[in-house]
Amino acid sequence: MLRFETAGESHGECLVATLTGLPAGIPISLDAVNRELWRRQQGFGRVRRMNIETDTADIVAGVRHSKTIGSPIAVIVRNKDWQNWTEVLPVEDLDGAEDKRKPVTRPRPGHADLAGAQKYDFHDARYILERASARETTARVAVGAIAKALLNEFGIQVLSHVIAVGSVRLERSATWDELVALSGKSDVLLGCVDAETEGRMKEVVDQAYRTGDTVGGVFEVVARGLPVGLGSHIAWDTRLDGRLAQAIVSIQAVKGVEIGFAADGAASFGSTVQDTIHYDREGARFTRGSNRAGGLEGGITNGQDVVVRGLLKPISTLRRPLESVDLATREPALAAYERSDVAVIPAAGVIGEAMVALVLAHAFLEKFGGDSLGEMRRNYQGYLEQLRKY
Ligand code: EPS
Repeated sequence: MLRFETAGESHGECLVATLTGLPAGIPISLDAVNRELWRRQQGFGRVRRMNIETDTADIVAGVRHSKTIGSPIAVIVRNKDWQNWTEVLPVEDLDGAEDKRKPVTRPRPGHADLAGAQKYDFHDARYILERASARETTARVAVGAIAKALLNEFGIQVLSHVIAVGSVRLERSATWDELVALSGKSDVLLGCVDAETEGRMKEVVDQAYRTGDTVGGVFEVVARGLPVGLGSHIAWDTRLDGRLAQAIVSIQAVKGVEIGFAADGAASFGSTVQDTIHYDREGARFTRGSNRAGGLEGGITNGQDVVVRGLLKPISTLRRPLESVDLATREPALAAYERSDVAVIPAAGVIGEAMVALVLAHAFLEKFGGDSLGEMRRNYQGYLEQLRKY
């Protein structure tokens, strides 16, 4: 089925991703991949690194004449900042390399620094933070864009928006057209569809800048155009809700996930939570009175929009550092500070889109898989015919 892997350190030469399992014949546009990479770099609250990097992908395998050929796809995104790190993170340990390291010995609370250093037996958290950094998500977004290309062939789109920054929350639902408009913007503030709310969100980020703090929030990913029947109730690991939850929580700094209105639902009576079932005789199809389930029942898509939210904690690198301990002396010390973002919620939404697209593409291939796009289309059409006759 669909598998992807990423490699690369935040200040290493490049980020690399491979994606295996796509059928031959899917049109791939480098511009579309690069547009997604650009979207991931946007948002108020990011710092200087985003001025250094202009992420662009090189597809070096698996795509020829603008189409997939069924072979593993390999993508490289080069780090421009690498030129400043060649002596800090050399591949070969040449003479004098030891003196050029930039050791991190005061682990940041909330970061992977301490647990990672203990686990891998480093007395410097540098190698841990280099890989734990959300820079890695560049590679995920690149392959996510390719997963989106498959989904697009079947009329499925995946978009996102920001619904909370700190305690400021969007108090209304967003329309699909608003999400489409947001994804096409050339200037991204905080990725919220409501200008007034976005203004208040910006004030929270401004406050974090002023006080040397960071701020988290909530993004929502919406997938539209899915058929009934992706994922399955039959086992814990075939349930699509669980697979989406893992994909979202795997994003750096995401500590929680919500499918549909999960939190509201937990505080309500069942009679107000479930989505009532209706039948449209003219259209010969089942409909729902609402979509509180977020498009998933029993771990199966029900044909409504899939709606998944990611809850981001504030980034753990603070300009006004928290208490920590020096790994060398074991004395109390303030945590290390390296330039870092203050808020990344819109970027996390774009990463969320990539992860959701990869999970949905996987589920789609499980059900309709073939070696070519044409074979998949036949499988898909056959299934739609089955649904029509149901
Ligand atoms: C990050 C720290 C910052 C961010 C980085 C994630 O990088 P640097 O230490 O080089 O300034 O900009 O995010 C990215 C580079 C990115 O592309 O998202 C961290 O410590 O996680």
